[in-house]
Amino acid sequence: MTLPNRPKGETKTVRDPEVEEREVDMLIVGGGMAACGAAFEVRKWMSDDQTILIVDKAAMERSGAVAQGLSAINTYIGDNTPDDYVRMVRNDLMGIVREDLIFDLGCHVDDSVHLFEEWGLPIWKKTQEGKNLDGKKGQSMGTLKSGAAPVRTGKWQIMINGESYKRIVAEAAKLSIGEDNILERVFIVELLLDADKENQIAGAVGFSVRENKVYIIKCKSMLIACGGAVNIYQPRSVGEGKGRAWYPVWNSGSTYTLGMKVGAELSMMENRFTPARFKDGYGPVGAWFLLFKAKALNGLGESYVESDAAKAELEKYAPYGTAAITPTCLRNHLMLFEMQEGRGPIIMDTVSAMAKLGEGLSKRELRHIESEAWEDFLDMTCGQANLWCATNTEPENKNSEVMPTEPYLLGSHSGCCGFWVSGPDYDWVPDAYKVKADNGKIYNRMTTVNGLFTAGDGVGCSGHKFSSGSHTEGRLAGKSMVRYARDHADFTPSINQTSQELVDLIYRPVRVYLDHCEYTTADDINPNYIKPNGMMYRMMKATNEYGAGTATFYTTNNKNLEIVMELLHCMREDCEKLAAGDLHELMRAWEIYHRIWTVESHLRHIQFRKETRYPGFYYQMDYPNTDDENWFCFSNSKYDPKTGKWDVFKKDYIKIISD
Ligand code: SFD
Ligand code: AMP
Repeated sequence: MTLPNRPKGETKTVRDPEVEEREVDMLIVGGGMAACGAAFEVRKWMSDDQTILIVDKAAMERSGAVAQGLSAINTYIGDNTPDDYVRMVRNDLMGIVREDLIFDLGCHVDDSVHLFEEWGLPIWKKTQEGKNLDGKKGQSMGTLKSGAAPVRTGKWQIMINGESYKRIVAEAAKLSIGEDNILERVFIVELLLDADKENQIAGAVGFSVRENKVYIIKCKSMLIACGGAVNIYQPRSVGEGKGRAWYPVWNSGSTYTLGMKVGAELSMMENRFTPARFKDGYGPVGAWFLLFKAKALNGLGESYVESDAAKAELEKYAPYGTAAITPTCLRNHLMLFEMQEGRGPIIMDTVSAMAKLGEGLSKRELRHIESEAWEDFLDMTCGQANLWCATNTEPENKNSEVMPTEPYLLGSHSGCCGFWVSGPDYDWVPDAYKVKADNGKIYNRMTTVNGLFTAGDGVGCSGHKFSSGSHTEGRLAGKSMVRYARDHADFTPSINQTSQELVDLIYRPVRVYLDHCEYTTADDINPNYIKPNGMMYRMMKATNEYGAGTATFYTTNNKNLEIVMELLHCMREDCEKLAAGDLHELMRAWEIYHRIWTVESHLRHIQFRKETRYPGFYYQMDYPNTDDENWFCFSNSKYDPKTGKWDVFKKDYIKIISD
């Protein structure tokens, strides 16, 4: 979809928007990797009389985490086995994972990667002489499916020329279901339960961010795949740099808020991902560690991970800490340990790595390696390449700092928060991991709300899916969604709320604004309302200072958690006074609302888990160690939409794959 020719500035809101009502069999909310996978798969399984709609708050070609592109696909099984994939994920996430979900994904993920290549994504290839060929040269070696070897960075990761990755994946999704079945630039605010059937999804309501219009969409089954939660903590970047974060700034926790508000059970929401990234530009470190074999040094120039002090730290977290590959949270823990012992900052030794790689190479080959280093960022985090230019940093001549960033919530990268969903209906999957629908059947990736599915960042207890795995999981969920809609062909969704009530809800911030904006001369200062920007600062200050943000080196404790929970409760109440003068601000208003609910559930889980399961991601200082005896289990929570009460409880971990 091309951008309409719009006048400068945002579209002003009006008191009474147009209303469009739709009804489909299957509704996909979100247009990212998981949603694109679902759309592609749904088309394969749906019958001619079934209908589908996909709704994305942005334009699918450049929406979500892969908007800027990526330079690696981090999950490709290849010659490895799904069992081994489970072992890797289990170790990285400190033992407590859903092995059924991970194994299932591992069995199918390569098929998505093969499709990406078929659709035009250039994947680097290894020649028989061990040389790396990228771009067209790589493509001329044949496809992975036909037996060509990828360039492995680590055991699971392969290199790609991925600037246009999302465009390629979105194009395939769009061609599958057709432009008429896609709504772009429509932000979904709330999900709707069925008026007659208990615990049954029946629809969603949202608004266009381009015209004054509310959409009310009824459906038989739905996938929510709105990615993770970004900017729920004060980011390290400030001022004009605030628009920059590692994960996509547009993903505001909608997945979690939408689902939890209709009573879907969450799991492991205490988990977060605090990534170590190139400082200020947020450039990912994987290619530098794995492909370029760079070392991280402390401020004294020592390779601190090899020190006795680091080994002693890791021993404390055996068997994970002492495994061949140190879990991501513990790699952070070692960085934080060095910094707190006064041996910071942490430096990525790009200079030595490039010099080593260049040994024995011709000038031309050396130039190629240097351009690969730039391309790694130009393909997925171009702000980091800009920062290198702005600071005269040539990685072969000048090292860069690496720093743990602010925390993110996600279930697809090196984190595992999200919904408790059904595993696949195989006999080896424990009953406790299967969610039975109203008809007694099992639908893979269905949440505890009938007909409501999720994938990618939405599925909890199973990280390390990355882009390819999220697409795959969307496909698995999509296939189930079609089956659910078919099995419930005679179900007609009906909702309790009238169209007017829904419009009144969605446009409340607009009316608050219009009712009071004349009262003051400064648009964003008014005793009768708060603008989303002001609410954002309020939330970030609270989570940063009390909720284990960067301000306290990721630490919190019982008392701090008590305080932040009260603050968040007040903020939720004050959201009634959010004001939006234009459509962009209306989106900001609902984004901050989603963020507050999401981060509150994160902190509620941290409050519940009386141990520190992920040192390096966060520390509960009243319980600073892991406590396997009492806490080797999932922690789940459920919000009851009828009573407005929360329940947080333990769920057993069941081991399926041997060590
Ligand atoms: O370098 C609403 N990721 C990496 N994956 C890899 O395979 N390799 C890498 O190299 C990776 N790295 C990386 C990655 C991400 C980022 C940002 C960087 C680097 C800089 C991770 C993957 O990208 C990630 O795992 C998947 O994309 C997750 O997929 P999914 O579908 O769960 O989320 P999404 O793609 O972000 O899509 C979300 C969609 O929802 C929309 N949306 N729509 C309607 N209403 C609402 N209320 C909505 N809220 C959100 C969005 O617009 C979007 O379409 S590296 O770090 O390791
Ligand atoms: P990142 O760029 O940090 O997102 O990492 C990309 C991929 O490389 C992920 O699969 C990480 O788990 C992996 N990775 C990053 N750094 C390391 C490291 N030092 N050791 C092992 N794996 C790593």
